[in-house]
Amino acid sequence: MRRLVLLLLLLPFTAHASDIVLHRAHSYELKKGSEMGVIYLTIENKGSKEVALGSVLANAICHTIELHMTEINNGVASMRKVDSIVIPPNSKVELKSGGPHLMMIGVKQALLPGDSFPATFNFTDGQSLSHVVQIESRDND
Ligand SMILES: [Cu+2]
Repeated sequence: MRRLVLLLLLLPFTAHASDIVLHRAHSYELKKGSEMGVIYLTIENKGSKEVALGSVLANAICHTIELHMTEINNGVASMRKVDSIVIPPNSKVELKSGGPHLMMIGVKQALLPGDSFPATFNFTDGQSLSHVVQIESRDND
């Protein structure tokens, strides 16, 4: 994990000119061998145009990250893969339990509380933001 943190320091700071602000990206501790995990965060759009998150990458940690929506039908929650998550102008969308979220598939290693890893958030207008995902203990939820 220390190596990942060092890599992060070398990433260019691409967020300065953007109207998009990513807040508190976090995931939860996972045992080695766990296939799936979630990432939650709040995405703020300070601009006057709608933006949409199109993909997220964290190749050091997992094979793929899907964008999911949670739907409740007859009291049963299920998840559906979507192509994008829209953030309207001058608003925030919270990715959280029971709502839109990011699903890590094929997690390659254990994730421990206090660790972090970099992820790249690609928006459909071509903007790409790097942001750190913090691993939290389940107990703090
Ligand atoms: Cu999901």
